[in-house]
Amino acid sequence: MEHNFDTIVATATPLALSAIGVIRVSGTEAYNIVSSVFSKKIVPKYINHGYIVDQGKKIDEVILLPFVAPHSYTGEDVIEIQTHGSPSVINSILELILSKGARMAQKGEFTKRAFLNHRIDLSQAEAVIDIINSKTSKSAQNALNNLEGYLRDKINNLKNSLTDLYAKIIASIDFPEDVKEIDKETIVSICSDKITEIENILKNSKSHDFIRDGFNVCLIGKPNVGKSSLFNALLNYSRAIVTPIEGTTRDTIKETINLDGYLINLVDTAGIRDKNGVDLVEKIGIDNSISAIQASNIVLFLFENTKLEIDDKLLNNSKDKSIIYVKTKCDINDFDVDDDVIKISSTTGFGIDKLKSKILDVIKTVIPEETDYTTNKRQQYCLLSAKNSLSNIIQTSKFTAEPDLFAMDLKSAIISLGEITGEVFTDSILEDIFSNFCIGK
Ligand SMILES: Nc1nc2c(ncn2[C@@H]2O[C@H](COP(=O)(O)OP(=O)(O)O)[C@@H](O)[C@H]2O)c(=O)[nH]1
Ligand SMILES: [Mg+2]
Repeated sequence: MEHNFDTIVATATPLALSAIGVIRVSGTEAYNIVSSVFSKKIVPKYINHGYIVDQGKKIDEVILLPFVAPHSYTGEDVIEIQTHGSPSVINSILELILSKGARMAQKGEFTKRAFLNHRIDLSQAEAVIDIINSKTSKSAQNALNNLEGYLRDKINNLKNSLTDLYAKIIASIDFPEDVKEIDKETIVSICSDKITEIENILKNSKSHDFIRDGFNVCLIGKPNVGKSSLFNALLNYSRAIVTPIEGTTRDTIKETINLDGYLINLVDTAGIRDKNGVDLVEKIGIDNSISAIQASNIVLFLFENTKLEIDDKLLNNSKDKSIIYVKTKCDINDFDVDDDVIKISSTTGFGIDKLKSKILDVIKTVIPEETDYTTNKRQQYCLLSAKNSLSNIIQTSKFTAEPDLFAMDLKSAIISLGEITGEVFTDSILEDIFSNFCIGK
């Protein structure tokens, strides 16, 4: 596969008023290009202070950080230019550098080069985008573990033992006189062990999406039961409009909160009631409420007097969801409730902390406490393919002891694992991964 390693440039910071802006240049011409616009001779590996100059005219006073290949983010010669954070200054410098022969970097191209130059593997490249996109400390921490090679090491261990087995099988086929054939019990036992290891890695599959994208929690109940008040109480500020008039919330409102490091996407819905006799705008709100349930992981069912207030149709829509029952307005209307009900008052704040811990309890049933790395959909798919190939070997072994047949599936398993770390990759895999990056990373 041919890869173009010309010199690329992009801003690494947003084009917005800020204290500093960072422009990054990477490639064999990085030093020549930046030298042609810098007021002094660049001293590699030192912090350089000077001016960016265009035909004798100073554009900005800057700091240069010149890295030397292969000791840089991309593995190439890299110069980072710290400018003052004015969008117009940053644009002028960018244009100047482009005019000297650099090319504008594509999305994620710096990280893609780090991968192609063997600085990082593919699972680490994916961790970079996860860190940038992380919305809570937990998702950042898990992504950082992957960046440090957590997943890569697990996959490489698996791959190494399978490669070792593969080599022995092939040697016994190629040199039957010299190399003793491995008995099929040994092959089956190694494959079973590796299937268990893969299953252990996949155990956390669900966690990845939840930790990165958050849990969807929606508030459902009759009009005026106190959904918007609870929404505001959980957010800690008045986001949704609260009035004594039924049907005040006509559209779903979404906000995110950080609950003990977990991201919660909270959805306040319009009250559900019989569609007949309700005006059109509210009808749309009601349908949105049903969609909100369907898109949720956790549904908070609110009632004021009895659980029976909750519509059967809605309960049916929530069959595969985690449900938490909430009795509202306990400051004015309090009575004993079932054990599975959390009593609250959004007005006084009573029970809100208890409700938060209940939500956390539910989350922890989905995400095991010890999660310290995650896998994304692509990686899970590769792991499942590897597992299928190993299961095939176990199946095949019931009918034959023919080593060629084991070798084929073993090779497929090794290739699937290699796709996770990027030992095996195609342009379209790279395109899929790096198109999710921002320019400049
Ligand atoms: N006393 C009391 N009133 C509440 C409480 N929560 C909501 N309300 C009142 O109930 C009415 C409806 O509240 P709202 O949150 O808009 O209900 P929604 O239609 O379910 O969103 C408003 O007048 C609120 O002030 C509460 O905990 N205690
Ligand atoms: Mg409301």
